[in-house]
Amino acid sequence: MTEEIRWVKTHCARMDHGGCGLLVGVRDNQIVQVKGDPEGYLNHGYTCYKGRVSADRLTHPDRLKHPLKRVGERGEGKWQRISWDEALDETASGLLKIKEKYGARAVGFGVGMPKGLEHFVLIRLANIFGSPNVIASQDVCHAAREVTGIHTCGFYPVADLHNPTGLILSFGSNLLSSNEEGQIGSMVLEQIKKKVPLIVVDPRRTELAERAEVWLQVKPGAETALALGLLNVVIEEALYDKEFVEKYTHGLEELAQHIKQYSPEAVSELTWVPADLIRKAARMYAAAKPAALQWGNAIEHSVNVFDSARALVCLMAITGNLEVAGGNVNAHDPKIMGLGEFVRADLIPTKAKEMISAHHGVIPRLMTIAPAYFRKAVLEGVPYPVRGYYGMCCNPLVTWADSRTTYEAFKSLDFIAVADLFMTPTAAMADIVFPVAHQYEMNDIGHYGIGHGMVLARPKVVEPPEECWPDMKIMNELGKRVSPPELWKEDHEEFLEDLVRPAGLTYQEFVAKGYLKGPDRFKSYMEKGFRTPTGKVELRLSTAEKFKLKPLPEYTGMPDGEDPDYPLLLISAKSRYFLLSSYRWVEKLRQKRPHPFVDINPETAAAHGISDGDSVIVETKYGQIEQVARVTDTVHPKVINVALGWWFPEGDASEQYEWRKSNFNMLTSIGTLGKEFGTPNIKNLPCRIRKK
Ligand SMILES: Nc1nc2c(c(=O)[nH]1)N[C@H]1C(S)=C(S)[C@@H](COP(=O)(O)OP(=O)(O)OC[C@H]3O[C@@H](n4cnc5c(=O)[nH]c(N)nc54)[C@H](O)[C@@H]3O)O[C@H]1N2
Ligand SMILES: Nc1nc2c(c(=O)[nH]1)N[C@H]1C(S)=C(S)[C@@H](COP(=O)(O)OP(=O)(O)OC[C@H]3O[C@@H](n4cnc5c(=O)[nH]c(N)nc54)[C@H](O)[C@@H]3O)O[C@H]1N2
Ligand code: SF4
Ligand SMILES: [Mo]
Repeated sequence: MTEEIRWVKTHCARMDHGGCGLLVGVRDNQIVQVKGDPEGYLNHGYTCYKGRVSADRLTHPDRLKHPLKRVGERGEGKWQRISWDEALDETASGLLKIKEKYGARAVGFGVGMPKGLEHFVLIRLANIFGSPNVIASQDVCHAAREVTGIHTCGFYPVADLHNPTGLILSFGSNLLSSNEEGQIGSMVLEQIKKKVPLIVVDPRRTELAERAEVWLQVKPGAETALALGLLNVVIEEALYDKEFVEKYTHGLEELAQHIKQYSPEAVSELTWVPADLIRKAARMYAAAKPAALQWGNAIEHSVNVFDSARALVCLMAITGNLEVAGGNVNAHDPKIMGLGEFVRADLIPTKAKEMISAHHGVIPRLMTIAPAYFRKAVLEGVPYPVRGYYGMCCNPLVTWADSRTTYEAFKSLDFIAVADLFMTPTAAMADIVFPVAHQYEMNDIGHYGIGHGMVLARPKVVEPPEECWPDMKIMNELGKRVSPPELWKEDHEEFLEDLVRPAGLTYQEFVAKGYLKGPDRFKSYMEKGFRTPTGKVELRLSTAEKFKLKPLPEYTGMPDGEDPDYPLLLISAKSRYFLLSSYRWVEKLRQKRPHPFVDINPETAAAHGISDGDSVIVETKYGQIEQVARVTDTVHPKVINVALGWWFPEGDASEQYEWRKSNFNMLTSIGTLGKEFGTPNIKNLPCRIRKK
């Protein structure tokens, strides 16, 4: 007999950073509908298309359903089905052999965009195994904002879109497509409905830019200069919050002196943005009180990222927008288990000195390894050899800059294990592949450890296929084989219980509540000052000399230089239909974007003899790829916007699914890196285009 539809409340995940409250309709262990939960804390009923079709990820016939062992050459696509015990034993022995020969630090633990609680169980696994080397995408994703914030003002300032604000400045962020870190696009739309003015800094005329009062169509890569230009106007015109600056900032005079070179006229030449618009935007932002600065990923995709992030924190600070409702806040966690305790950071007290990146002089408090430095260790043994890799929730061959080097590194490793729900170009290089249970098939907690002051319940809705395990379970069982079993759990779900126990809740009680949010605390600096060495917001970094950091933000020129042979500038943006390299195999998503599209201005297209739908070759100094032209005036004539994350699941398995053909990261290089975070240029590169 067919069951009635049962509606389960959970939160969307693994389609972007997640966060929308959902109502999921289930019948006979099948999801029949996904819709927005009107009671959702972040989304109030809103969902996007990919959230609504998200259950299709579970039912694809080619989904991985058994552990696999490689039998052919790396990447040749020949596999043998093995049991879970065999897969775990082989992985344990692969990792332990390396540990014995080279030490625990010779195993890198790889993870991508934080997708769920397994992200932190992986860090725990590395710590317990004894390796200080967790390789993550933080070089290009959020660490710059977080760590620069901590050095400058003692915390990670996030845009407060929950409380009424006077203005939103969206700087290199595109929330209507990316809904990043639980800043759901609908939160901006709700503010706009209340007539809150919007300023957008983006080289593309995005849907957000179309709704903006002021759109600054910045030259890609020159946004650092633009941020400095905004600071110039606020300081020169004395639009800053004098009382706040006087009492709570350090180094205004030096900054004011230094910033004089970034007049709107000078910055206009560097950024293509008219000087009067720079003035207008700066005046509006300074006058709004409060104004929320939603800074995005784009500032982190260039070697100049530290300067951009520094300039923007200084801007928030001097306008009095730090720690005020509707400004940029220090989001306090609810009463849950702290990160250090959860990941067992105590087990490697010397981590900061031992990690690969210490050798490269990265900024203090950056606790993961930039993928560029990982590959240097693998390929050159610098600063020491790394020979093994355990990776989950990521697809480095496509998502790390400089895919060629990634390929070489993965080819040369002694042992690789990968967990995924689908075979990918990266998983294809592994020795052992683990099939995972996915969103809706496991109990999980979202938004832990990302600095937004909340955790969201993601209870299980359906049972996974018999041999698909949650990553947490895989690592819990692997952990028992490679380290003292007493440091692991009888049942992996105890991790969930541990996390919410300090709140006095069981996991199921937490699920009934739906989410936990920390207390709102504004202006706590009035009593405690800021958590920096001077106790103030450090416009000039007091630690600059000690940590070999720049004391003041500056613009040092286009991140990848200029080159007459490559007259256009390459940018990218997250696709609203895919998460980075994921889910090209979900039919309802692929129908929306069957090919990787390059956005090209009509003028530029005509000059190159390119028409809509033509196959085109995009080239940089570092490589070339093929995509399909989409002629549109949303991009500047000197800029092309190239699709990210492409490989072809329908392609030849023995060729790793055509990972070279259209993959953006064939165009990028790790030859030049931003020193503070090991960041490569993954936008803003000089490029050219031709019809194929
Ligand atoms: N050129 C360029 N490169 C970029 C970027 C860019 O803008 N431009 N963006 C960068 C950014 S911001 C980030 S965060 C990274 C993201 O890089 P990644 O995290 O590597 O990429 P994703 O496509 O998000 O995820 C990769 C894999 O996770 C798998 N997956 C999904 N859910 C699960 C799960 O529950 N368990 C397991 N084991 N696997 C799962 C998917 O099937 C997919 O194969 O890419 C970076 N790379
Ligand atoms: N649908 C979807 N959502 C996602 C993801 C996804 O892949 N798909 N990925 C998730 C991840 S990992 C992250 S980190 C977030 C990121 O989300 P966002 O912070 O929104 O980042 P992006 O989409 O990379 O870039 C934002 C905007 O920057 C603009 N831009 C490009 N070049 C430049 C430049 O040189 N300067 C400036 N100022 N702007 C530029 C782009 O046109 C784009 O509109 O999104 C998350 N959400
Ligand atoms: S916006 Fe993100 S969290 Fe919301 S439904 Fe879409 S994919 Fe899910
Ligand atoms: Mo990201």
